[in-house]
Amino acid sequence: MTSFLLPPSLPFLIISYSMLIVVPSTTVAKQIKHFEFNVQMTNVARLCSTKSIVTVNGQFPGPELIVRESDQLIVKVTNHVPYNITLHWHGIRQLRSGWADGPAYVTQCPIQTGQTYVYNFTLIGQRGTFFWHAHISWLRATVYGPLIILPKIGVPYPFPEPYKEVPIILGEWWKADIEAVISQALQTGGGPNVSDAYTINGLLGPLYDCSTQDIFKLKVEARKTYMLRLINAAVNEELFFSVADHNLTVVDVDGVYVKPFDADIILISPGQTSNLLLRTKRSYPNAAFLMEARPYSTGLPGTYDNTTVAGVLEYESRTAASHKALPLRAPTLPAFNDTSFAANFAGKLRSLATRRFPARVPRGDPDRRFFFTVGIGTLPCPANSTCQGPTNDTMFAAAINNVSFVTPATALLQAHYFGRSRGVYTQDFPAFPEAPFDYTGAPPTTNAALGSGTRLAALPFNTKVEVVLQGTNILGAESHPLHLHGFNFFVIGRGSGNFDPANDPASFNLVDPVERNTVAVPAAGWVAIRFLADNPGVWLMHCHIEAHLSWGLKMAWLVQDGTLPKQKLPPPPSDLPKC
Ligand SMILES: *[C@@H]1O[C@H](CO)[C@@H](O)[C@H](O)[C@H]1NC(C)=O
Ligand SMILES: *[C@@H]1O[C@H](CO)[C@@H](O)[C@H](O)[C@H]1NC(C)=O
Ligand SMILES: *[C@@H]1O[C@H](CO)[C@@H](O)[C@H](O)[C@H]1NC(C)=O
Ligand SMILES: *[C@@H]1O[C@H](CO)[C@@H](O)[C@H](O)[C@H]1NC(C)=O
Ligand SMILES: *[C@@H]1O[C@H](CO)[C@@H](O)[C@H](O)[C@H]1NC(C)=O
Ligand SMILES: *[C@@H]1O[C@H](CO)[C@@H](O)[C@H](O)[C@H]1NC(C)=O
Ligand SMILES: *[C@@H]1O[C@H](CO)[C@@H](O)[C@H](O)[C@H]1NC(C)=O
Ligand SMILES: *[C@@H]1O[C@H](CO)[C@@H](O)[C@H](O)[C@H]1NC(C)=O
Ligand SMILES: *[C@@H]1O[C@H](CO)[C@@H](O)[C@H](O)[C@H]1NC(C)=O
Ligand SMILES: [Cu+2]
Repeated sequence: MTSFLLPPSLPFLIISYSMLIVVPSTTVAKQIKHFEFNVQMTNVARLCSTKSIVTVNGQFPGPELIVRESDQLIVKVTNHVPYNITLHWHGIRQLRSGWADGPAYVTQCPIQTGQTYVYNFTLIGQRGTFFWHAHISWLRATVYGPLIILPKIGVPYPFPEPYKEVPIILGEWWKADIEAVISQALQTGGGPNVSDAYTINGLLGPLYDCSTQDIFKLKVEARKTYMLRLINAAVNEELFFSVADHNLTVVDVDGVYVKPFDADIILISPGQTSNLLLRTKRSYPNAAFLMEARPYSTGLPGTYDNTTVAGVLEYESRTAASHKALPLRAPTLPAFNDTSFAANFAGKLRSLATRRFPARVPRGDPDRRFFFTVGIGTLPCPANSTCQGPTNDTMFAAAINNVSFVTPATALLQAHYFGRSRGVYTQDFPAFPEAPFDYTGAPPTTNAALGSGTRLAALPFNTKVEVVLQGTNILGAESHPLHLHGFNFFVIGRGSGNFDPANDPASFNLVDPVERNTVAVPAAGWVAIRFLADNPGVWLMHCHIEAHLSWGLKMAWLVQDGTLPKQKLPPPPSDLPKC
């Protein structure tokens, strides 16, 4: 544990920025909740300069939605910016409401400048910490906010009621224009410029320039339990998170309760959330404690933003000495490339699996098995140009089973629903690699070439699906947080190196595997997941590292209608945008 002092004047400058949730106690069970989201340009000052960013209602981070299990949400989104926009309700199952899911050109055409679209969906059987974010280009860098689903009235948490609940949403900040960063990368074929800072609730904290007005500060009382609702909304980085001198009890990930365990350091991938109980000390200590986040990355130095963001945990003092400059204690975080920490942490997660909160793992033999390779490779540079890929005639790209996803010009779900798939997509996504190789062996640098296409994997309604996601190290082994839309899945196995189909399934956990919507495929390793395809529609599965997503690390499942009326996708809303 290291400890240091800020300049004595600094604590006076710290802005008290509290986002404590007030839990309403007298609402009726099922409600319709209306929200108006105006997407607009807003000037925001960070890192010694002011920049115009895309926001919702002028807020950064965006509005925090606090709703309840079983609520129906009606979010009217109007686009006032010169970019196309869509919003995604990350982790929400969207049972038979795929038209409200949001990924651009998958479930909808974008909401164009001047247009309005109403996202209309009901929260079924879910409670916990979620978030909403833009799902087009890199606009989610600034367009995101917490989505908190409280349990139904009278239904307690499976742990003692916390004194207060606090969202902690981690993000990433660029001095440059975010759309210029990704469009430059896609044009040159090189890696996109890394960010300049990380944020906690939009604020940078004491470790960055010009950020003394900009500190997330959590004031706490002694001997209380606070529930931190941690969300990783960063664009490209998995993050370690820790609070100096305080343990955190992990009670939930991705909106699903887990068997509680204590950790002094949390690892959270982009697209993941976690509820953490923080028990404050018995007395008011004569110190403030930093909470910090910084990346876990196996990339080469320079390929990721290696800065650290900090916020402050400060005990409220009842004495007159409250404005004294308190010494700050800082946490110790693992090395950037600490892959064994990542494996260890992931290995601790187990579903709660009680009678009240059972783990509904699809057991027995799966109906369909898939084996997907996940990783980085190249596509050819356009004719007569020079690119900044690994060689001057290639561009960086990424793929699942050697298919780098090509975004269509119209939305897949509409094409499917109206039977107009010709020329938009095919249904021949490879279930296994077409040319197997040693996925995690010495990099086959001579064959980093990827294929590309808009190929979907079709599943009859209620298919029991098992997918092994195998990381490759064709252009370096990296961890890829894979996010599935439309479903939660169970993480039944994981390991390093190549998956062994003869021996590894014997160790699958079908009893209490963790249930979530985003799982990190380990660097040069694999994970096995299962889900029940009980939600008709077209559902994206993709790496939640935006650079990899932009390079094509995504595919889509086409889940067909079942035979019963309640198993069919309803027709689209009349205001669904057109391409
Ligand atoms: C929301 O969708 C439901 C059907 O699921 C429909 O009855 C209702 O009219 C819709 N509301 C709005 C405001 O679009
Ligand atoms: C990316 O970084 C390079 C090198 O620092 C710089 O020249 C370029 O302008 C940056 N691109 C953007 C879009 O900021
Ligand atoms: C955190 O938990 C570990 C293991 O349970 C324990 O050894 C350590 O003392 C705890 N630290 C604090 C600050 O409570
Ligand atoms: C971050 O990376 C830069 C450039 O690669 C390097 O100079 C710096 O020492 C690194 N900082 C840390 C904290 O590792
Ligand atoms: C992590 O990085 C350090 C320094 O960059 C290197 O010495 C070490 O071998 C790396 N560890 C792993 C597990 O890759
Ligand atoms: C590439 O350059 C060659 C020779 O200069 C020219 O004949 C060809 O048309 C160019 N191709 C494209 C796609 O511009
Ligand atoms: C591309 O790289 C090759 C070999 O490294 C080199 O011979 C060639 O001149 C380069 N082309 C350009 C346009 O830079
Ligand atoms: C991937 O597809 C490309 C283009 O079709 C091909 O050249 C390459 O050999 C394939 N790689 C693998 C591992 O199948
Ligand atoms: C917005 O989306 C429409 C429909 O796909 C497309 O035609 C248009 O070029 C896009 N506009 C911008 C600014 O990207
Ligand atoms: Cu990735």
